[in-house]
Amino acid sequence: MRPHRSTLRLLGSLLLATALGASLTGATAPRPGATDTTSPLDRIIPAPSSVTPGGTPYRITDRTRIHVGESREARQVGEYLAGLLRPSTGYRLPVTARGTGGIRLRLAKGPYGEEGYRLDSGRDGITITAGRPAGLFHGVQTLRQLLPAAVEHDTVQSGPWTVPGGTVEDSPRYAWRGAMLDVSRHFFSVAEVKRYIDQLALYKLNKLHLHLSDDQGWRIAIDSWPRLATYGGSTEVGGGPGGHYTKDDYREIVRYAASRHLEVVPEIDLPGHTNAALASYAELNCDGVAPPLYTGTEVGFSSLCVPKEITYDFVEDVVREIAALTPGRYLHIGGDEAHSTSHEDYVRFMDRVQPVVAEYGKQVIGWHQLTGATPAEGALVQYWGLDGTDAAEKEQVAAAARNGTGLILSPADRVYLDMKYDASTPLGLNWAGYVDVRRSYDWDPAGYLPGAPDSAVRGVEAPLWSETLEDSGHIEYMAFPRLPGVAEVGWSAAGDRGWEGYRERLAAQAERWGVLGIGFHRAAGVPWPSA
Ligand code: NGO
Repeated sequence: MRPHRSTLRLLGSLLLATALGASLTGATAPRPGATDTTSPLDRIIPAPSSVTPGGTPYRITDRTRIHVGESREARQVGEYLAGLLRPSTGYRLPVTARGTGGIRLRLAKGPYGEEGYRLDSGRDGITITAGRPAGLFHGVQTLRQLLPAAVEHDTVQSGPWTVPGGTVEDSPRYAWRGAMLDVSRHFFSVAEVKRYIDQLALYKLNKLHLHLSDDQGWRIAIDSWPRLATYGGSTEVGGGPGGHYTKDDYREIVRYAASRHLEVVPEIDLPGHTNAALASYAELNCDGVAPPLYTGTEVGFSSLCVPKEITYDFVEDVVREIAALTPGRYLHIGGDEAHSTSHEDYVRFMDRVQPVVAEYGKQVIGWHQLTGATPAEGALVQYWGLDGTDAAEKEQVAAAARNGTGLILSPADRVYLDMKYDASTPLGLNWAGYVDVRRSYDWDPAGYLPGAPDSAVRGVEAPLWSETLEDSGHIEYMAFPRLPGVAEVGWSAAGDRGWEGYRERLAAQAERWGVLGIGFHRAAGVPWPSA
């Protein structure tokens, strides 16, 4: 964190306000004798750009209102905030257009960008100001983290609901702060995906990448190729029942994500990782014979048939239907581990398929192997190599970046949340090594890939592959406590963060996770409160 900009003037007003607060403002200052549970203003993940503590705390009471002005989107954020606060406070918290005092969500011109905000907290109220609704939403997450963890309960708690006084000014370092969930190796229900979305929102992540197809399962209904979902989605790793999202299910995920200011990025992995599709339609195979469904965990054995015309009819139908369902800008076409596709076929396939994505109005994203072909103009590639990946492979990606391809960084030995923490982790994989909490936090996206310009880096994304993960409990054990660290890598300026301060802030999240029912891993090296 940068040093707080506390000044003499602020210190003066702090002393004055404290003196006044004690005598005149009993309603907003903590009750005499009540335990002061007020959290320090800077105990937030991800670390804000600037924090200036000072002034009297604000206390939410049964008279507090949420003022949102005339904007429909600001009202939605206000309703979301009220929905968070009502169950535990037991207060009515009406959301109104105008009024004074209370909590105010204000859209205004200013230096906030797409996602930045300013939060001012003092005796008379809290004002969150942003240029865009996403900024208001992120400001609300900051407010939430400043309230006692008990606010996360869904039954009435005693409070007091006190927010420290001062100002937070904040905006993200990177526009892309993502999490990927593999719903193919094991299928996750709409409710499980929503639960993860809520957890991502708490740490200001803004992209949910869904890995919707792989060898073990096709998870999204496609009207023109119905067997993809009904047959290709009928199992999963280990032979369980699998499942798929109907179009309405998927729309509901997209809607819910949007209500938390996350954009859904659908991935259909091509031309490898396609056994579920090849098993569903014999005609997609070069030899015309459908392979059996697959429930193991090998990779690299399947490929669409590049020379066959029907392959491109299939791809176009899938791209068209998914693009129509997806309001977001991007469509991820995979492209990793196409070990059963010759290099020549891979290049031919990508040359033909990328324009189809553009035709349906979407921007291509691919895993970084796409740089072995020619990434389309405006494409992004997702780097999933290791610190130790050989220089030639890194240089191929860096060269594409110099040529205008954007980079999303997902180094597997840093941010793959499916990697075991250490040898004793009961879930997860270890092909990229063990990834402890510090390792996933303590790295910098700028300069990470030698030779790639910093301007090419759009941000970071934490993938969670599900070969070994079957339910929300498993997701949370692997994502917590590493996910908030990746969120901070994506949001906070390099100079505003550091492991020593971070581990203290991380430990302070544990109480909130407890209330939210998040069964996190009590990783070594973090000063967790006693259980
Ligand atoms: C690799 C592979 C996936 C695995 C994952 C497991 C990528 C991009 N392709 O990452 O199929 O599930 O590792 O960690």
